[in-house]
Amino acid sequence: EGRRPLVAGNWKMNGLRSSVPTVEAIRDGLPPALTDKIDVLICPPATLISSCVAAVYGSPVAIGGQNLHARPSGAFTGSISAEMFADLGATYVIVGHSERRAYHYETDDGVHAKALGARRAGLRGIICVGETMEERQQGRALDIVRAQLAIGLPKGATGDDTVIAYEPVWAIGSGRTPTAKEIAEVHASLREMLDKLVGEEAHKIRILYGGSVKPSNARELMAVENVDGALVGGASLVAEDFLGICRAYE
Ligand code: G2H
Repeated sequence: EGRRPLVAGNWKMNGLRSSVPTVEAIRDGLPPALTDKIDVLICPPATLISSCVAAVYGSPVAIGGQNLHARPSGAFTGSISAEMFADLGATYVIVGHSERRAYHYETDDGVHAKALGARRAGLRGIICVGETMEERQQGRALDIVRAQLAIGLPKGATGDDTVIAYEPVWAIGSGRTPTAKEIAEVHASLREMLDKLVGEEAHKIRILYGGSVKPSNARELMAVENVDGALVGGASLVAEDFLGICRAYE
């Protein structure tokens, strides 16, 4: 459908200055024939954004944040704004990851405000949605992710400022992944919802799959209809593994 795949790494709360060589290895391990076809992004902890931006300078690898405060500045001790990430050279930011929702009580309205913040500063927001195992077992998976999208997505979202990531909570860091059929069902439903919410522009917005993506399953997962790339946690911490996932698009 002409959407350019995005393979994104989310380092979560992992990485010290000694981890910057991992980004360099990813940079050096991507053949131009591959980066002609896909976008590649690493989201290190905020403490490493500057050094990672310097490490990928002049290469096709982008650097992003993992979370942001919705406001541009102010008395919000410990928080980081979209403007601050942009100031460092980050170009993306993850919004509403399930770990933020679970451990930091982020709501869909909060996700919406943060996505607006990202857009205000010119960052691309990666809006995460996903159901828990309980919700899936109750047959509510589609209702949950559609509602998360409907509330979280800013009006007038475009393919240039917004990416969606479907991450079933039960697949995150668990080694379990949904079947290709289950993923296809959710992605089709999200795409239909996107059509309703943003109309014309919807077909340009990428929908990534996230949750236990590894080199061994990447090819199969990335081949699922309407899957426009991956949001990779654990496997993005090791350059060879992350590169192996990118090679699913070779
Ligand atoms: C989902 C994913 C990356 P992992 O959180 O965002 O993590 O690949 O470790 O399941």
